Amino acid sequence: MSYETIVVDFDESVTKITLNRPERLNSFTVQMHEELADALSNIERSDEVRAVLLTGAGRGFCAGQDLSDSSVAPGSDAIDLGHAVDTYYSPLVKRLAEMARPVVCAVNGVAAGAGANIAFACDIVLAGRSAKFIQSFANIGLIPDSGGTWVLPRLAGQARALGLALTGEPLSAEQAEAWGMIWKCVDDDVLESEAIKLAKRLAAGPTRGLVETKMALRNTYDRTLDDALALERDLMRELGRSHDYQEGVAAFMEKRAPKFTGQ
Ligand code: T3D
Repeated sequence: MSYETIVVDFDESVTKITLNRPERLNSFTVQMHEELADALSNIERSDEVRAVLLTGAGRGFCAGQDLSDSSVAPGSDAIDLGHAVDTYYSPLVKRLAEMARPVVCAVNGVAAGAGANIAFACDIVLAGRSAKFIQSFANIGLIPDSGGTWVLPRLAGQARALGLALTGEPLSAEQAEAWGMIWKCVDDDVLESEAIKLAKRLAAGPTRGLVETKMALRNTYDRTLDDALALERDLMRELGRSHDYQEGVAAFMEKRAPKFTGQ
């Protein structure tokens, strides 16, 4: 499939996906959803890709749904936003959260509506200092979708989640970092290089261990302490037999850098 609304680059085991409708702040159309889904499928099938970087072209990261798309035009009897949520937004968020690769998001500008919550669905979020996160749903009579109702209280706590979601007030990247909602806020001019450096570092890491870590932490809210301890035992047992564990210990003993293969 050739792409018109995203750009996909591959370098040193990292696939970088750039949302590329800058004139509409990279808001989502059906075409962009389909292209992004195709790119993510290719990543899932690849043995070479060991980390993913998601970012946006131009001055915005993503302004959520393209509100000029006729399929979401209010007033029509046929309109069913639940269909768009079920078909596109929810599967995208699940895919990012469950992808068997670390996913870094570089928020290069405004992230609004679904755009904000798609960023929050990624494993590690870096944001440029001028970026902001907006739960725009409040301005148009909708609710925070794309996992917003799930992720906001978990990242920000209930009081801040309610404040953000009910007012639709922009949250600066610096405040998002201070509230622990993102990993780091960095100067705009170094965002891209920092995000690439981080993605390459993760791609060179022990992929199986990193992915199990990601999944164990992401699903921790469903577990009791006993469940978590049992899971840790099982994962340690499994990873203790991995090539990367062998390599990591050998490299430590030999005082050299490890060469992980992801196996
Ligand atoms: O399918 C479904 O509908 C269900 C799923 C819904 C999920 C959602 O994401 S609902 C939320 C949709 N998004 C929004 O409500 C955000 C709308 N955009 C804004 O509020 C503002 O654009 C921003 C706060 C994000 C940025 O403001 P600003 O002043 O920096 O930029 P701007 O001038 O508003 O936008 C620049 C251009 O992008 C402008 O076009 P123009 O006038 O230059 O021709 C603007 O219309 C366009 N644009 C921005 N966001 C969208 C958009 N066009 C279509 N859809 C957008 N979401």
